[in-house]
Amino acid sequence: MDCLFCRIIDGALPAQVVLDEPFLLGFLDTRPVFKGHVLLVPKIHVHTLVDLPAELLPVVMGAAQRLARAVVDGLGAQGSFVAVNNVVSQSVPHLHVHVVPRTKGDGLRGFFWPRTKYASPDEAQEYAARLAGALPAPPE
Ligand code: DGP
Repeated sequence: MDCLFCRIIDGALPAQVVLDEPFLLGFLDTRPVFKGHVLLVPKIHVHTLVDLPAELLPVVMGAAQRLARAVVDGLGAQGSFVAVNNVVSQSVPHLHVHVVPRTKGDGLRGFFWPRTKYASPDEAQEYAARLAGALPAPPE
């Protein structure tokens, strides 16, 4: 099966990686709502949250929690928006958790997601490095 996110996980396609752990990969969204928008994916191919094996749920949500901390500590966001589209509005059929940096007055309203662009690959790399540097260690 040809899955875009599986190809990123396999290293066949490039990505700005923020988190690389045995069961998970976190990388920058190429169409970020705000700069530093991370997609967190399980390395096994599952379509939606409903399809995720139960034992991986705390692994995925624990990493989402750490990324939510990293957007604050690493990027200076006030908070975050953490979301999963399942089937409806899901454009890539491989489970992905969006972790979006949020700051009061940033203009994000309801379910309309504006999109921005990185000025260059170097700028995206700098955001990825700041997030990776602020990421708490996984629990033992
Ligand atoms: P959703 O619409 O919830 O399925 O989110 C899918 C996200 O995937 C969307 O925000 C854009 C992002 N995206 C699409 N293609 C690529 C890609 O090739 N690389 C990366 N890093 N992100 C992608």
